[in-house]
Amino acid sequence: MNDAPHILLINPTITSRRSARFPLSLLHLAAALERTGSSSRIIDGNVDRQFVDDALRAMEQRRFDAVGISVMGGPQLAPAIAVSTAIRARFPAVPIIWGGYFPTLNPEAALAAPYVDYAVRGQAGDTLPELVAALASAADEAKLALIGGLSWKRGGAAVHNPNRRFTLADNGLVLPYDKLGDPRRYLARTYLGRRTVAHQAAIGCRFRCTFCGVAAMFGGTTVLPAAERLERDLSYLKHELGADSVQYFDNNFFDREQDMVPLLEVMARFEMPWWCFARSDALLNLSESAWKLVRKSRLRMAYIGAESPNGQMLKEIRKGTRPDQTMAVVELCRRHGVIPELSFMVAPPHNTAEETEHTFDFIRALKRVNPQSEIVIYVYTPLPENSRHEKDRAKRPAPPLFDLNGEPVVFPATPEEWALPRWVDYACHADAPWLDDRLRRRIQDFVTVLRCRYPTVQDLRSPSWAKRSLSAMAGWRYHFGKYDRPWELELANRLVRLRMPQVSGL
Ligand code: B12
Ligand code: SF4
Repeated sequence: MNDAPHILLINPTITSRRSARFPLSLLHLAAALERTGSSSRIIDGNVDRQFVDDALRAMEQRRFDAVGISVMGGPQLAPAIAVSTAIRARFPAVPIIWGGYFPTLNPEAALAAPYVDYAVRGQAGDTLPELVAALASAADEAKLALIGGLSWKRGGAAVHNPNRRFTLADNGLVLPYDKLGDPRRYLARTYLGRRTVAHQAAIGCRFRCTFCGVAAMFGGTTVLPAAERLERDLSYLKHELGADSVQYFDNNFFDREQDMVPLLEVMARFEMPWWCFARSDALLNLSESAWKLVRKSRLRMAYIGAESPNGQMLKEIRKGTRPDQTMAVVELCRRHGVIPELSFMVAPPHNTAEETEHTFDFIRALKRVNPQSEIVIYVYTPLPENSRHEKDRAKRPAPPLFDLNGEPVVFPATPEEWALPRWVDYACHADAPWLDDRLRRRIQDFVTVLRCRYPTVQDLRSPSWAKRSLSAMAGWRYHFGKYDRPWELELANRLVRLRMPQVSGL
C-alpha cells in the first residue's frame, strides 16, 4: 500500500459551468504536491455542481490526509463554508486548509472558523507540501512555526508565520491537466475563438495600488516565466488540447519591455488571439517593434484599470497612471486593432456623487475617441487596512471609512459575516456602506443605458439583431444623458440578458 500523503483539493463553485476555466490554483498545487512525493485529487465545483456530496463520497472511498480548499472573497465563501462544515462534521479528524485570496487577505477571519485549521497566505507551491509533510509526521508546534506563509492556531490564538518569497517553480512539465478528467471541457467559445483556454504565464505585479488584492498578496513582486516554459505550455495547449486562443490571467501582463519581448516572440509564433490585464502606461511605452509583435501575436483585448478620471485620486491610491494616459491608450489601442476594456471605480468614500458623475462624463469622452472601448464599472470598495500587504500597511494608512449614518465601517471578523449579502457585494465591488439609494440607482441606470447603447463584443449569446435593437432603443437616452429609470431597456434586457463580463469573466 502507498503511504504517501494524499490530499483532496477543492475549488468551491464560483461561476456557471459555461464560464468555468481551469482551476489554475489547484493545478499548481497538485503539481507541487507531485513534485514532493504526495498525490492529490481535484474536485472543481464550477463543473461539478454536487461538489459537496462528491467530496464526502471521495473521502468515504479512500483516506485523505488533508483537504485543501481554494477561497476567494465574495460569492465563493458560502460554498467554501458549506463544504468545510460538511467535511468537519463527517470527518472531524481530517485537517482543513484554506488557501487563495480570502485567507491571504483575511487570515484572522479564516482562522476564526472552527472548520479551518490552517490558512495559507500567498503562493503555496512550497508551503502546502511542507505543511503536508509536517502533518504526516504528527505536526508539532515547532515544525509548524517554521513553515513560511502559514497561519495556524496555537491554544486558540492565531499565529502568523513570516511571509514567503514568490517563485515560479518549473519541473519541466506542463500542469497535470488530466487530473480534471477531460481538460478539453474547460475550453470555451469566446469572442477570441472557438476553444479559448485560460493560462497564467507570470505571477504577481510589481505595482502597489492601495485598493488592489493583487498588491495585498504580492507586495509589489512579479516573477516572469522563461520563454521556453511559455513555449512548452502553449505548445501543449494548442497541439494536445486543441486550444485556438488564450485568456491570460497574469495580473499585469506587460512588464518591462525587454523582459516581455522574448515572451511576445513565442506568442507571435503561435498566433493564438489573446486577452490580458495591462496598464495604460506600459502600453503607451511599448516601442514600435514590440507593437509589431503584439499585433503578430494577435492581442485582441486588453483589460486596463483606468479606475478614475481624477488625477489626485489616482495618486492617492498609488495607481501610478494618469487620466491623460487613459485617454491616450484608447486611441493607441484603436490604431493597433486592440479593444481596450477599461475598468472604473465609482462612488469613492469621499465626494461620492460628484466623482461618480465626473466618471460618467469621462467615459462618454473616451467613447467619443474610441467607441469600441469596453467599460466595466465597479463601486470603489477599499481593502480593510489589515488586509493590505504587511510592507504597505503602516505606510500612508487610508482615511477611516464611514457609513451613511456617520458610523465607522467595521469589517467582518468571520467567514460567515463575509458571506452575508452586503459583504459579498462589497467584495464584488458592487455596493458600499456609504452609498445611498439614489446614487446606487443612478449608477445602475447609467450602466444599463451604457451597456445597451454599446453591447459588449464579449456577448456571443445574444443575437446581433437584439443587440442592435437595444442599442437603438438606448440611443436617445445616451445622447441626451437621460439615464434615469430606463424601464424600457430593463424590460428588453430581461428578454435578451446581455452578458456581464465583470461577473463571469470572458
Ligand atoms: C479566474 C478568476 C476568477 C474566476 C473564477 C476562478 C475560480 N476559482 O474558479 C471568476 C471569473 C469567476 C472570478 C470572479 C471574481 N473574482 Co476573480 N480572479 C480570477 C483571476 C483572473 C485568476 C485566478 C487564478 O486562477 N490565478 C492563477 C493561480 C495559479 O493563482 P491563485 O489563484 O492566486 O493561486 C495561488 C495562491 O492563491 C494559492 N492558493 C489558491 N488556492 C489555494 C488553495 C489552497 C488549499 C492553498 C494551500 C493555496 C491556494 O496557491 C496558488 C498557487 O500558488 C484572479 C486574478 C489573478 N490573476 O490571480 C482574479 C481575482 C482572484 N478575482 C478577484 C475578485 C475580487 C473576483 C470577484 C469576487 C469580484 C470581481 N468583481 O472581480 C468575482 C466574483 C464575481 C461575481 N459577482 O460572481 C480578485 C481578488 C482580490 C481580492 N480583493 O480578494 C482578483 C485577484 C482580481 C483582482 N485583480 O482584483 N474570478
Ligand atoms: S497594476 Fe493592477 S494588478 Fe498591479 S497592483 Fe495595480 S491594480 Fe493591482
